[in-house]
Amino acid sequence: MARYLITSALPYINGIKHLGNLAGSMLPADVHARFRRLQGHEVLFVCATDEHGTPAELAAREAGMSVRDYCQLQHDIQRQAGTGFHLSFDWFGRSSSPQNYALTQHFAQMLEDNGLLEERVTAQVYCVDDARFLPDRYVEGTCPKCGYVDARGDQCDNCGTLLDPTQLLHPRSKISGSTNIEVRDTAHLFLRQPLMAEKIRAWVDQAQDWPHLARSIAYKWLDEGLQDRAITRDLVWGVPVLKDGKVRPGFENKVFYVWFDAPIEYIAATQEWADATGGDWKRWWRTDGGAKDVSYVQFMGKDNVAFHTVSFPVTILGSGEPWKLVDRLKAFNWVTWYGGKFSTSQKRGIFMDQALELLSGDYWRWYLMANAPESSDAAFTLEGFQATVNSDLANVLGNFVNRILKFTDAKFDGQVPAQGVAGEAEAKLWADVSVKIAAITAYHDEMEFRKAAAETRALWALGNEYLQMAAPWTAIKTDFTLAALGVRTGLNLVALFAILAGPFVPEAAARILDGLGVPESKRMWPKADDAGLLDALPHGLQIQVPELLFAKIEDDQVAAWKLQFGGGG
Ligand code: B3M
Ligand code: ZN
Repeated sequence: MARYLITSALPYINGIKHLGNLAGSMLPADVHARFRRLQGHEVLFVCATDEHGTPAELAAREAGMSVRDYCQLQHDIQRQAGTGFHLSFDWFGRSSSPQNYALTQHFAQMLEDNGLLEERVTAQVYCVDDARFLPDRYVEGTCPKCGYVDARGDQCDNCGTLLDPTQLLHPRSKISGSTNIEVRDTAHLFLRQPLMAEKIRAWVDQAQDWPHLARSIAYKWLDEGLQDRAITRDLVWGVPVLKDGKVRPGFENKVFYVWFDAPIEYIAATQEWADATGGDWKRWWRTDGGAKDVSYVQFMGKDNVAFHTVSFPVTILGSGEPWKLVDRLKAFNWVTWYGGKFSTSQKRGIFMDQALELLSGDYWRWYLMANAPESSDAAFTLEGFQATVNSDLANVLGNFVNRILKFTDAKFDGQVPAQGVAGEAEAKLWADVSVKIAAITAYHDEMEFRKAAAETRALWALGNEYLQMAAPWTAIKTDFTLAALGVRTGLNLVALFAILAGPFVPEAAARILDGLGVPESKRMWPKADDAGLLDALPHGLQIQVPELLFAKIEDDQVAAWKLQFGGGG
């Protein structure tokens, strides 16, 4: 049994996430965690809400709430949405937790003790009307590189250039819109990343297991040359900046930069989990505490790769302490809404809470993973969603399960028949099925979600082909034994399909396996060489026919959703 630590990029606290956010981190992380648990490995799957920085402060202001109250409310909303999508976190924490405050301050102290932090006075954008310094995302203006007028203080969305707010042309405050902007001196702590460049490069060089997208972004940052980066901000909501246990002189109204404390929350969330469950967090994060044999896998959107392959490792390695570093990193491109951006304000796209009002989590999970934005961006279209759900889930899987269970109920007293001996047809079936099991296992192992979904669907199609050939509803007229063999084989295929589909559609899988009376202890990932799988259900087992697994999506539903959520131009 191996040990897997799995983290998903932390969703910002500011409002419910859209389906693209879900598909680019939390959902694939959940699929992978479920796969590893089904294999019998020990898994710890953590995530949290990312509660500091611009998003939180601005959103709380708009909501007319204190940031603290706003974060509590939004954390609960996001937790609830995650439950609706069957996101099986072992812990869904908060970056505003006491554990994260303490750990962030610990790492900063270690970095300072190791000569990697330096206090510097810098020129910062100050808004006279707002009477405050404006950190990165509080400032908007024209990008000096490409002229894009809505560039943000830290990055231009148009050309991707990383910016310092003082570089923006015609700057304006995102809080008030005021252009009464000055540049004033303010002290901040700088993380001297160049001093760690060699260590980071050596670490990236040895990371064999990263997919191309992650590795290329890491090297791009390293080749461009690491910069000293300010890790404090002129904000009041966030982790206070201490020095030797007291508020650092001059930093009374400053906090750590959100991207300094957010990745540390991966560890702090594990401490939150340990404090709540009695678990041992060091077994997962300290190589001197039992984490040597842990395989740590991170999931995120591509814009987060640099922070996870350079900045966070600088913090970890720079501490000089034996912390666990990521072993595998899966980064995703974007899910678009008909090729464009999701937008709450422009009512474009479906957000997690809205999706769950329309259909249960499994429908969305399947479509988002079968179309995962792995090698390129993927457009979510309601037409594509309808076609995939109706074909894969309602027809290929749903009808197969329904047909064989209903026929068993009608003609075999709802019991797994004992009659009939597997013959050539079943041997051929197993040969094909075992190849599919091996392929599905390999693709999950490699975190290739589209391919794993495609092979899972192809397996379902194999089952339909077998049933068409065995046709127990015809055989029963002349050869009861042959019909019984076809039914028993079909029932065992149903169990197999449910287990293999479990990472993608966990609710449907559980309903099918409950209907078949498969005990939890037997719901384990199948081995491609276990031919007994086609006759694993106890003969005589009483089965129940579950309610309709997946309803088809009708054209009028798609039409209504397009009106409500935009779509198709
Ligand atoms: N909150 C997600 C984003 O950039 C960001 C991830 C933090 S993971 C430590 O949208
Ligand atoms: Zn630009």
